[in-house]
Amino acid sequence: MSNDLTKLESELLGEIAGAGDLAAIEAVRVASLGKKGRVSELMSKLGSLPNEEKKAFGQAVNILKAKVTDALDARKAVLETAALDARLKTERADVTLPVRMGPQAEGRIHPVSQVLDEVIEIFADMGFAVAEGPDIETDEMNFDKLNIPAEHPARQDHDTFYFNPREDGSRLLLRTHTSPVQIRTMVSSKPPIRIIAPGRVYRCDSDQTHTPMFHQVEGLVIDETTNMGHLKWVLQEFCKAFFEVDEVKMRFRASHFPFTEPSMEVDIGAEAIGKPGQWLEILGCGMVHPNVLRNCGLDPEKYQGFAFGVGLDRLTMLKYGIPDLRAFFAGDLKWLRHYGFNMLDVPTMGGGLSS
Ligand code: 2NL
Repeated sequence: MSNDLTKLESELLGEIAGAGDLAAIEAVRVASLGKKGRVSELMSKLGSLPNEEKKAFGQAVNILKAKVTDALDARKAVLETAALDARLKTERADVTLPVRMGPQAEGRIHPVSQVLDEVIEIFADMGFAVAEGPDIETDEMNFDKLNIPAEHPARQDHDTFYFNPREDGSRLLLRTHTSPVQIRTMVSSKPPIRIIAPGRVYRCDSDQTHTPMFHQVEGLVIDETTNMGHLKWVLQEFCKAFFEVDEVKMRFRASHFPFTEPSMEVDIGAEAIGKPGQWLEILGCGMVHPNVLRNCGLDPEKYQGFAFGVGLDRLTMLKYGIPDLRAFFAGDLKWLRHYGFNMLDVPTMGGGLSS
């Protein structure tokens, strides 16, 4: 009997050693250790043996089973390593290739969204935080606190969309600028304040160059010594970074806004966008009016600072040479495929913004 076991052992070990692939090794396993395999069948003989032989036979079969199991595992490991080596020889992954886009290749980022991300990136780099607020505002936040009292002519200029009056006579409105976001920030936090407030704004005005909804970014810096020099530097750095040029000609023209004093409009030399000889108006700015600071609970004797407002849609048209404002809001897929951005073109200062 022990001879039979020795013979079976050398047979099985020979088959295992000769198995050339994982399928062959599995076949040997089934034929030996499987339910009806040759080793398993030995165990079923146990019952028919005389009692005094049972123990020794059982032990011998178990030892055989362990040896076969070990040999199978070892051979399997060798074959698996060989199979992996073979795959690595034929399959290659070049991790330096650009990411292959799947369905994302179809989608486009709207140019205004892309430009907003660029603007946020530039100001974040200068230490500004992004603040947001509601599109539906009160007269108080959109006008009164900004030194534009009822009956002030600037209220008419804003072409405001009003909601129906409420029980108490007050009216809600669609914000005409993102200034109320800055107002809320001044009311709820103490200087130093360094924020930009991007978002949708609304005015009842629609023609070639105006849409009833458009996009604005306002900026606000309040501290104890913040002055016009800081304002000029911030806007210069912004223009250079945004138009991706080393130098940009800028012209500050005296202007008027109820919420700043003094107030200025800023033009840039159009060589920044490849049209030398022209001036382009791009934003309005000024030192925050003392009344506005006071309205927000800040002492104008202690605090001062600057604010600016820039239209994102116009900025987008200038930077990316898009001629027609109204196409921005037409939802035309052909237009979006042409002017839109791929989702992986995320602007970063380090990455050169749009390159
Ligand atoms: C423009 C002019 C401007 C501001 C916006 C502002 C906000 C607060 C206080 C003072 Cl809370 N000023 N914003 C200041 C100057 C100009 O925008 O023509 N934008 C397109």
